[in-house]
Amino acid sequence: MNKIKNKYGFATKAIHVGEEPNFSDGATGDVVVPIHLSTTFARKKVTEPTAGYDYTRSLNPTRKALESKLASLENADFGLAFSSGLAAETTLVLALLQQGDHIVAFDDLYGGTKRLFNHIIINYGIEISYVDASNTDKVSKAIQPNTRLVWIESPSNPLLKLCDIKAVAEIAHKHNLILVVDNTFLSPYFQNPLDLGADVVLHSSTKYIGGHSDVLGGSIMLSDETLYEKIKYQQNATGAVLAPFDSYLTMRGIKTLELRMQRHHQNALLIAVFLEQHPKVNRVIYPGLESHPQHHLAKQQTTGSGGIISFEIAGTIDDATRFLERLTLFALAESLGGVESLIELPALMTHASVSKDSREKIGITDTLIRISIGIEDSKDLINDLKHGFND
Ligand code: P1T
Repeated sequence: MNKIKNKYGFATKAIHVGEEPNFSDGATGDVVVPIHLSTTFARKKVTEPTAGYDYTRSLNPTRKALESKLASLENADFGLAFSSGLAAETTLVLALLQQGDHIVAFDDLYGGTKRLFNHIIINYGIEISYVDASNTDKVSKAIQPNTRLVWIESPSNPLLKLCDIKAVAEIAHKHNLILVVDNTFLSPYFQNPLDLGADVVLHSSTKYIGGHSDVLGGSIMLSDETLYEKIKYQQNATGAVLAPFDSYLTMRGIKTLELRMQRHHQNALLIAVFLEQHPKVNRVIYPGLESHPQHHLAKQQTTGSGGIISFEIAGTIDDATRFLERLTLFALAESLGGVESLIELPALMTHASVSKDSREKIGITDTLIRISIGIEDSKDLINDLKHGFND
């Protein structure tokens, strides 16, 4: 993997890694990896699986191709593809932690991740402390003798706060902890946490990596072989693998990741500026804006700010609802990272599973709106927002 990792640029890896044409005897030179639907693989000798394949949960040629592509995008040695982002998260936690262990987690995480931690993982005797990890000192202070993992999103969902990944990695490593970075919001095109010192990168590949809102998936990329073996063992033992057809769809999406991310960023910046100047908007949060409190850090550790913008609309939750329901081009829907623009109200949608108290404590107000800017014509998107504001 190292050779590929260093030899090609991002777009080349996205298109070619894992899909090199096979010219060996009997092969047909496909330029797209075939969808291997077979759940089991026949062997000639009892003790010799054919080319290492015995059963699709353990290893499948289409998933394997995707996994090597995923690894290459994050400059990692290993990749693993799961049936969803949450499946990846569950497998990761259960593989690396035991009863009595402790996680230091960012207090601004996807609501489903908090639900997994607070309602499922906690039942296995694993403790979680939430801190504002955008303040590195708070991470340090939350570390206990039984801490094993530090878990962050950067930018976070939905407040788009950044963590200084290099600084958090240094703290984690000083205490022999594993740093997990959920890189879903930027995709590997705009940020590579392993290069900044993280140990494990996680993605909901349902989002930018897949890119077309038509395939659920999760991925883990890492270079530590011992951790990889543990997670892979857990994945095979518990079964949260990505199906062959879904692996193919995800690979198809990845081929245009660079082009899509460039356009998401370009559109998002235009729309963030539009919103910032709008009288019915109280606050716009987008790391690419100079007004973002961590704009400087964004410039240091990322190469672009992606397509997610959060903003607070002036007025009440009813004003927010009226605005959302007037839109015609933006789909009022959960999720993000697809080619089409989506918009949602975290308090009642993606983060409804987080208690109102916890939401308010970290700043997810009832009038906070999150947009996933697609790759449509930006003029049409701005016109739709104007219509929503009743301009
Ligand atoms: O939906 P799934 O593929 O299981 O991924 C979960 C997940 C993990 N991490 C982050 C940062 C995420 O945003 C998500 C899923 N998020 C949404 C569905 C959402 O609308 O925010």
